[in-house]
Amino acid sequence: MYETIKYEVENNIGYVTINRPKAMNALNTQVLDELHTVFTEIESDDNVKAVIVTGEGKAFVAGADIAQMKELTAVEGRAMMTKGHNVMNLMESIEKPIIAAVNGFALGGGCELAMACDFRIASEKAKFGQPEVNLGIIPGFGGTQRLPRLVGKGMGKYLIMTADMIDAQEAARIGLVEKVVAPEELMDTCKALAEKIMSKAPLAIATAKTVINNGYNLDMKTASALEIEAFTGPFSSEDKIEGMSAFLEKRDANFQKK
Ligand code: CO8
Repeated sequence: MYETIKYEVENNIGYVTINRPKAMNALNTQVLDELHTVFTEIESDDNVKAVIVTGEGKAFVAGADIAQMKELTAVEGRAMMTKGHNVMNLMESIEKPIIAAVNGFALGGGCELAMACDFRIASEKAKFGQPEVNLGIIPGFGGTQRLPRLVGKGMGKYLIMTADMIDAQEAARIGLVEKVVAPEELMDTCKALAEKIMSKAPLAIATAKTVINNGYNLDMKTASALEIEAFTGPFSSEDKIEGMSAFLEKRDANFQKK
């Protein structure tokens, strides 16, 4: 069904692999369309409780497809850009944890794809950057906005305006990635993270992701109101009774998403 990505579900984890290794997994419009389709599928599939996004071969994603972009008019470029934004916004709105397993180059649109995930776990071989200004453009899948929000305005400008490529350790130092691991440990580390989060109360996890994402760009007072509004959902759930009973009875909780 998919030609430019691979998708499989195992033990409630959806694995999305960008699969154009000969082009360093560059995002062309077909990849963007297929990503939109797969994340729409993931959103409504109750069997999928967490997602891991990675790249086939030596790149995570080396950016939007330069060969395709070179031929696009400004109007077509804007349409492609909008596709990218729609995918990344969809990923942020899905109430399930999405982990980027950054196996190699995460450049331009690849760095932006990783930033649209909830967490970035990087292999020691990973490299990050926003090299768009080398090509005469600016980041176009949310990078000018998500990067400064993750690493601060100064460092965001530094990376975007120098086009410098940084290694995984430097990415961790500036807060662009949460963890750096040996290449052979990457997928197991991401799987363990997904399983840890899946063991918690699902409604609480879904609500936490939504409230954090929706509140992040608001002023504190408005953002606090979001938390107050959202709190009642998990607090009135059966899983709240289960979680608190399990604590008091000194046993593991058995959450049901109720
Ligand atoms: N697009 C298209 N093809 C690519 C891309 C890309 N982004 N990256 C690599 N490739 C291709 C190469 O052209 C090459 O193809 P071929 O074998 O046919 O010559 C193949 O992949 C292998 O690449 P290299 O030979 O260059 O491999 P190296 O190991 O020497 O280098 C790098 C790997 C460092 C990743 C290098 O390929 C590179 O610098 N790639 C480009 C990185 C880049 O500039 N990315 C930013 C793109 S712009 C962007 O992402 C904007 C997002 C918003 C778009 C909005 C829509 C309009």
